[in-house]
Amino acid sequence: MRLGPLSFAGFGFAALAAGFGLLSAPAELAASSTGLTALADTDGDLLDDALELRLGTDPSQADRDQDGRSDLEEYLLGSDPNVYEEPQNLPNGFSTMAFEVYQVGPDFILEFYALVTDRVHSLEICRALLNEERVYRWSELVPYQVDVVRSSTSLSGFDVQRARLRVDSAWVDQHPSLAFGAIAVIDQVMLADSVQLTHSGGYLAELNFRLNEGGTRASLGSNTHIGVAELSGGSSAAGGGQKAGGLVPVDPGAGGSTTGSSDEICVQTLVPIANLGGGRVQYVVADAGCDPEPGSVCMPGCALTKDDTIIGIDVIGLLGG
Ligand SMILES: [Ca+2]
Ligand SMILES: [Ca+2]
Repeated sequence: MRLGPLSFAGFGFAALAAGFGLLSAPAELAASSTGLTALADTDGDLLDDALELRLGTDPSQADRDQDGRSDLEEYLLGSDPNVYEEPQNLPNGFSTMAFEVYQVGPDFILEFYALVTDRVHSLEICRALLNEERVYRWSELVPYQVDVVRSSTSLSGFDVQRARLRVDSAWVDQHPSLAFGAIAVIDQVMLADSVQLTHSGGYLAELNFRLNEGGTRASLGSNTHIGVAELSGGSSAAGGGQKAGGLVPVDPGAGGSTTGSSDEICVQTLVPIANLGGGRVQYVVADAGCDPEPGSVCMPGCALTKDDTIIGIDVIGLLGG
C-alpha cells in the first residue's frame, strides 16, 4: 500500500521554483531540528501510530473491522473503522480531506490527507495566534516538511495523498492559544479544516467541538465548525449558547511514546463570554468533568479547568472560507 515520496510537481505545487528562495524558516514558526522520534506506522495504513491512538483506531491492524476499507479510508469517509459495514462505492466527483495535529516529544506534527481522483492542486497552511495570523503557501513550507506520499486505495479510482509537516513543540508551547488550518484545492473542489489548541492544566490540548451537535469539523467543505457560528447567532453573552466541548491532549503519551490512551478526554461546558473579533471567541469553562463514556480516561486536571478561560481561534473564519 505504501508508495514512495512524490515530487512536488507530482503533488501539484507549481510554485516550487519560486519557493526556493524561502528556505530559511520564518522566525515565528520554528522548524523542528531533532530527528523524528515516533512517527512509526506499524500497520502501514498511512496513519501514524500516534495519530491512530488519538483517533481510537488500532495501530497494529490496517483494517481492523475487516470490511475491505483501511482505517485511513474509513477515517476519511467518516465511517467507523472499528465496526464492520458493507463498503459502498463513492459517487463521481467526491472529494474529502482531513487535517490533524499531534505531538510526539519535541516534534509537533501537522498532517494533511486528501482523497483524490486527480491530485491536490494547491495546499496552504495557516496558523493563528491570539493577535495575528499568517498563511503559508506550500512553497514556504519546505523547512517543515517531513514527507509527501501518494498511495492507492481500495476505493475504485481514488488515491490518497498525505503531507506531513513538523514544527518545534517548544514553539507551540510558547503560545497559550493558537490554531492551525489547511485550505486545499482537491481535484476541482476547495476544502478546508482547522484545529484550535489551548494550554490547560499543563497540557496542550485540542478544543474538540466534534463532541456536540452544534459543530463538526469541516471534512466535506462545509464550514459549520467552531463556536463562532454559534456566537454569530446572537448568544454572545454569558448564559446564552452553552456548549459542551472537549479537551483532548495532542500528545498521546508521555515522553513521546505511543502508549498513551486514545480516549483521554475532558468534557467541558464552554460559555462564550466575549467575541474578540477576527474569529476569536473567549469562553469560560462553566463545568468540567470526565467523559462519561465507559472506558474513557480522564485528562489529568480536568476538573481543575473549571472557571478557566479559553480563547478559540477560527482560522478558516479568519480567512473568509
Ligand atoms: Ca497505521
Ligand atoms: Ca475497515
